[in-house]
Amino acid sequence: MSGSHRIFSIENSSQAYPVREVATELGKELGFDETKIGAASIVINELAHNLVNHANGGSILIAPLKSAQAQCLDQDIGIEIIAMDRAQGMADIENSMKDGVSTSERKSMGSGLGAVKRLSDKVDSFSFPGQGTAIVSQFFSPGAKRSLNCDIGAVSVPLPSETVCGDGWAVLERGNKLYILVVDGLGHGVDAGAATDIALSVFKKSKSLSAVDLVDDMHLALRKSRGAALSVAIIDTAEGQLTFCGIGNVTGFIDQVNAKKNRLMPAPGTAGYEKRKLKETSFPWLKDSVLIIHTDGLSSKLDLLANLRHKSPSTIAAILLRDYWRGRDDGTVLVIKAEKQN
Ligand SMILES: [Mn+2]
Repeated sequence: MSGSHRIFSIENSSQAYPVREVATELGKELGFDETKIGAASIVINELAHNLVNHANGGSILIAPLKSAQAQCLDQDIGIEIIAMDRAQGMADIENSMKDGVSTSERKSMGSGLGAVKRLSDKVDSFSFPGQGTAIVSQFFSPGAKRSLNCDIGAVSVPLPSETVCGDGWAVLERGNKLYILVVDGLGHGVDAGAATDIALSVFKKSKSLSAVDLVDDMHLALRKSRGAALSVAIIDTAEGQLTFCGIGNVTGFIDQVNAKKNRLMPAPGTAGYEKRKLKETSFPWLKDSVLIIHTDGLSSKLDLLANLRHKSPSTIAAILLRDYWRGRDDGTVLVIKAEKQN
């Protein structure tokens, strides 16, 4: 499971067109039928309409959804469409999502959201008065399997002036374990993307079983590149334990309701160049644990507020990107929740 989002600024409704083009292209590759491609197009139109008419504009992100099953690495299993804005927000977005609510008179914020809910295979949203809105719509290809022990979401976007994302992430499932990588190729652009691709490919192929060995494998392979910051976490869902190892500035934390946050502390340095002696740290992985890992394109002040905690990992990732991305570098945030929602 890995991939980066294309991000589109939506200030007027004609800007929905390139997003629909990407959705159509992805849908065809995934074997979606005409009806499903049409449904994705309508969802994009409705989300864009809402952003333009009721939120003074915002962004739509789109990416293929990836399977995390280790035996079918990198298989695309669907499309994710995310609309986000910083407008006035809605007190009761769940109600606006009900079909028929304010769809006839398209005057109020949230008009058309009933259609978004009805047409999407899966939808989640977060809106709070004064805090804006994020809506995540997902479409799955026929027979898509995401047999994961945890619930995963990630948003990864390039610096707006770049076409290639220098950040990357991957999640692999092997038995009771999830192997997680978030990597930030030094700087941004094509060379950063090339370093990240090396790390991703080594991570996916490596037979190493510990976080420290995986980091070491990538460190060696990255000597040919400009280098990267990278962090690896391994979640053992049977043992209830998370093991972490990293080099550089890809950081994060494990959040629990009734315990203090466990901060992830990568070693200083750059993978591919210099590293201190690597060490692994282990933390408990509890029923209510939420793991957040992000690159330094997002502010280190990043926090998970209680009212966001119960949303889906994709929605949490979208809101954190919206609120903490500094826009001066590629930005990636990965969210994994121990508790599966469905
Ligand atoms: Mn960076």
